[in-house]
Amino acid sequence: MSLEELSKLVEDGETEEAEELAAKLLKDGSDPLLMIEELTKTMGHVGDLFAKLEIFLPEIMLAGEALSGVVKVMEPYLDAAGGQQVKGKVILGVVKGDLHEIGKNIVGLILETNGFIVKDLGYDVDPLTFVKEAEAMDADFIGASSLMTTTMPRQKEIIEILLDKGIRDKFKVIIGGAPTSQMWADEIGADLYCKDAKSTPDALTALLA
Ligand code: B12
Repeated sequence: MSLEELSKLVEDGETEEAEELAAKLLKDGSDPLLMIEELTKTMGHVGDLFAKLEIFLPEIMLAGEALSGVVKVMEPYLDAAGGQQVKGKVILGVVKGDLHEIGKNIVGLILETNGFIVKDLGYDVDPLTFVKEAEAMDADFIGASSLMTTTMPRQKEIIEILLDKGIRDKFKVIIGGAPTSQMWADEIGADLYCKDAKSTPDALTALLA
């Protein structure tokens, strides 16, 4: 019973078995954050196999479903926040044209369990909607996820809208997702790039300090 076996079950899209093994590993004391880190690597590998035409869309879908199942099992183990004071308000979503939501869901979960209030707008979210929702919530942060090189420009559009409206300073814009980088964040003028969910709560807290 190991993390490698769990990775293999997720890669193979064996949802039920993956959920069972995850439950057992967590019960035996495995660190859920370490699990997320490993499984993110697994999904990167799945993506590489897809790019090399060694597997096809149905297999990726099954792997995605298995990972989502494992994340559900993990939820109670991440719940460390009870009674903490609110650290900040976050509007979170996946940008327009992009349906990859698993990473965003993990980020939302980890932020909530670390004392942030999160409004999750889901996936395929229009840049203007991020801005309108952030204004309505009086949010501290706008978190935008993009998993495809073709949808990364939508992150930039969010910042452009904020600039056009003269409200750029009101919100910290946080970007993430596998193809994004610090270099991209600098290029588009985002306030922060986070490479994984684990580092996000502390990075956000530091930005407000
Ligand atoms: C699973 C998957 C799917 C699933 C998604 C299921 C779902 N419900 O989300 C399905 C099958 C639907 C899918 C569809 C497609 N996919 Co796909 N998919 C993947 C895959 C294998 C894994 C993504 C994933 O879940 N990773 C696991 C999570 C946990 O990692 P993560 O998202 O990176 O998130 C972590 C960090 O990045 C960070 N993070 C993420 N977001 C944010 C946001 C903020 C604010 C912060 C702070 C941090 C943060 O925290 C997370 C946790 O640590 C990737 C490969 C890859 N390298 O990522 C391809 C990949 C992204 N897909 C790809 C493609 C091409 C497609 C399709 C176009 C295929 C097709 N021909 O139809 C469609 C596009 C659909 C669309 N319009 O979006 C390409 C994109 C290539 C590109 N142009 O850049 C990839 C890279 C595969 C490849 N190598 O070719 N896919």
